[in-house]
Amino acid sequence: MILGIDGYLGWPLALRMASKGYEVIGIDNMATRKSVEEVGSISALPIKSMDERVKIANKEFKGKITFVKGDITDYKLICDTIKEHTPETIVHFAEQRSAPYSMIDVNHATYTMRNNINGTINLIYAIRGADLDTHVVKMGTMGEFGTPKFDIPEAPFVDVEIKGKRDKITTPKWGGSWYHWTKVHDTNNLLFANKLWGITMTDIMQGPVYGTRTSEIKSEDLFTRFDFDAVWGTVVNRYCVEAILGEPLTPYGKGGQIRGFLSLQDSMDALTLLIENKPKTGEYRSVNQFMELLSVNEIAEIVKTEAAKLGIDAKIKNVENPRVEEEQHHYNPERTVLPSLGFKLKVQMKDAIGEIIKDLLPNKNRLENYKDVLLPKTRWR
Ligand code: USQ
Repeated sequence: MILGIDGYLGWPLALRMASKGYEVIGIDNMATRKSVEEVGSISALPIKSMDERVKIANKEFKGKITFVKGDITDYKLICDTIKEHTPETIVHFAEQRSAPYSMIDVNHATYTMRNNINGTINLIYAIRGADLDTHVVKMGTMGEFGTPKFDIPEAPFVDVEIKGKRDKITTPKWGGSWYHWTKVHDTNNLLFANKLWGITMTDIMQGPVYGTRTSEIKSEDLFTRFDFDAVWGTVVNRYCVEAILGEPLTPYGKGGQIRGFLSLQDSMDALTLLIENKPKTGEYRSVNQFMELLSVNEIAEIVKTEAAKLGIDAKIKNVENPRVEEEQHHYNPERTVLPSLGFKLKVQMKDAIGEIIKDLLPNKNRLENYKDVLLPKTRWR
């Protein structure tokens, strides 16, 4: 079962699982489509309605996907759907996933808190109520950790000594937006649920994902959404759209912000591996899911170089940073779970940018009308 099947990751995961012969039940309330429209933007790659895309996918993958329109903050809906389908695994993507959106104003902050935290609480109560041994794969974020001066562990707990006494505490976290804090709160709630009821969990701390293609997305009919505006787009995908529109690439501030990036293809491969290699029943597994540590300045250089190979002369212009974040910092997260499961990197960023730009180019004319959503409008301070 995929909560958030209409999203950037939810849709490709549905295709992946269906292609492997699994039955897929997807739930979505279509919130991302509405919220992107709210900020005056669109998906850079046109996407079909849910009914149409499911029909096309089911032709290719033998009718494996069932779509349920609904909101997981509706407790009855999530209880009924879980009881009816008794899923072996539930992948939870159904959260408001934009940091800038959560920072617009008090209404967007409280909506993000309510939506994300309540949805996750509903999910764990629904699993408990159905009395199933379901594996919950929850999408968290590397941004839960912030950018600490210590190396980021890949574990829900760390050993500490406080005033001479030793104990275990939850791994220190410091979210960088209301959105990121919802994921920290979710982690705490899930750890507590695991302690109370022994629900089997994989909590994924994933870095920003980029790209348009996976092994299953071979035709435009199956494209997943691709956001590029300052609210919903993430840095690599934004740079690619900026490049095709002849607008400067926009590292924020000094541009030394480092994150752990991964391609859509590698994200799907990693998720598949985690779904097919469950933790032991009752275990809580924390996974740091990223492939390449790069600064936003370095990424701008990569996009510039790759765009030049396609005849596009991209300029880079560091713009005022709307966010409150470190612009030069230590960043060394641990990553052992995925390699221990035999994960092999398929895509390096430098090799993926050309393909993204080629997928975007046919949409250039349409996107010319959306240049005004490229620069950030909300200051976080
Ligand atoms: N940035 C720029 N220029 C831009 C856009 C962003 O320099 O044009 C910078 C930001 O200031 C930030 C970094 O790039 O330092 C990453 O920002 P982002 O917008 O690419 O991603 P972020 O807001 O962190 O959120 C995204 C997803 C979120 C996920 C998170 C993983 O939207 O759902 O949880 O990446 S992580 O970044 O590890 O927290």
